[in-house]
Amino acid sequence: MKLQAGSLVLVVGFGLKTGVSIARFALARGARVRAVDSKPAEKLVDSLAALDGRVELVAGGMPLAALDGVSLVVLSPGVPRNGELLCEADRRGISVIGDIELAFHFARCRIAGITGTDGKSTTTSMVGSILEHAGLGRIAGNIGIPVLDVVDRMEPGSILALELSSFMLESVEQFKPEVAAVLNLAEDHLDRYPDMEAYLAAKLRIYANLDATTTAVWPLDSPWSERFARAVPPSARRVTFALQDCQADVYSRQDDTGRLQLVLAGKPFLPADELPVLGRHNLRNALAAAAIAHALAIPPDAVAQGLRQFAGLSHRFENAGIAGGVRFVNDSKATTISAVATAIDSAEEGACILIGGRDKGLDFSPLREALTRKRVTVFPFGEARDKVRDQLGLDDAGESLLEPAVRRAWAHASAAGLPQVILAPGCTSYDEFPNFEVRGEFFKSLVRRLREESGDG
Ligand code: UMA
Repeated sequence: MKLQAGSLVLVVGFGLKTGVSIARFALARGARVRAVDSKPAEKLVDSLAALDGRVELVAGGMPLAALDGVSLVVLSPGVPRNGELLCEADRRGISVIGDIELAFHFARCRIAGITGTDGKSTTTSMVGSILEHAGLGRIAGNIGIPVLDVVDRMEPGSILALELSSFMLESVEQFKPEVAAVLNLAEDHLDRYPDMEAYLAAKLRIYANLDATTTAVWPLDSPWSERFARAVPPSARRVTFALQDCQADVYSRQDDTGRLQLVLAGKPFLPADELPVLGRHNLRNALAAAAIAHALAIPPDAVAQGLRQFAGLSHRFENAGIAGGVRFVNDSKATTISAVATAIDSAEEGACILIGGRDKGLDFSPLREALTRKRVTVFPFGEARDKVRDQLGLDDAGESLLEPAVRRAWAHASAAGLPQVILAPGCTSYDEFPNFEVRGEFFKSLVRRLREESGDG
């Protein structure tokens, strides 16, 4: 690993979280750091301040000269691997890695990697709950905690469970987690990948280096199961899960009294009604988390205890309160079509749903059938509003911003006596907000205002 005292490391993507964590990690090892970002310098003052200005900043573009003298390039996940600067780094023979690869080389702890399209934050957090209650470790990664902020603080032998996006996996090379899980696959990020095969290939890099000392985890009941299984090196150990398929190592089935039980290695270990989160998708997430914990050799009692105490996550079908008799649900994290489909599945009959934001190249038309079946009214908003309207066959032209769209949905639900307004956007937030969390918080604060306006507050 070419990260040594005195060497020059180039951080690519310096805004927000990961870039700062990479720079801090490299500086702590005595390296010099240059950072490059397409944003202008005035938008990067917070990043520079967090490092007391100890970084040479190249802002407002990615000039090839930023590579001069550099021995290692480390990427933030938001930066695509195929840009001009990185191709030039390849030509010059300079190693290009992401923060996950860098952390792997320095980690003294055990690592579990978790990827998939939907449910990976919830599943990772469930694994986190199991680890924390058993005093075994913690989580980081795409969930919002850069791995390099925590890896040095992990005790040798403790477990770090990482939520990994396809973006992060694009830039791993020798990364070999002790447990590697792919939860599922659905259409996503087609603005970054030419097609589903390219997106799948990025995800499957999680398995690439597995061997007889490591375990691959995947679902047996996904349309992609065969593809996942084929990508696992033959010597790797295997643990599978499924909602009901008893061929899997972890699954659910009804016991003699009709109570649904989670089953691990043939034995029931937790009644599903003791899980604190609702819905089939969360049962599935819990089964996946149990499979990952089992692969880490955590005993079933500790798995059950951690799952029982899982508190649920913000912005994932989160109850945002009632205003004027209408319940609001914040599912701001639902940024894929399959996540919106899950929200519709869990919605009450006749709900209103807000879909929009910045388009990721996804196709909304597969939602039509479920929307009609559950008599859901769609309120389009944001940059993607015309596409949402056209692909869902709506008359409503929508609103360019979230707030007027929420107000219209609320007025409609109140007037028609409809039960719910759900934010399940199926798009990124970047046309109006810095990220999905800020969008979700804005939605919740707007609901508080609506409560006051309607006299509920
Ligand atoms: N940048 C460039 N040029 C580019 C692209 C980006 O200079 O071509 C710069 C931007 O100007 C910005 C910086 O790169 O200054 C942003 O880096 P980043 O997008 O990697 O943002 P971080 O704040 O470091 O957040 C990243 C993850 N973001 C993305 O992958 C887009 C966060 O995942 C993650 O929580 C965080 O690291 C900590 O690990 C968020 C996400 O949206 C939740 N992930 C996607 C998803 O879940 O669908 C993959």
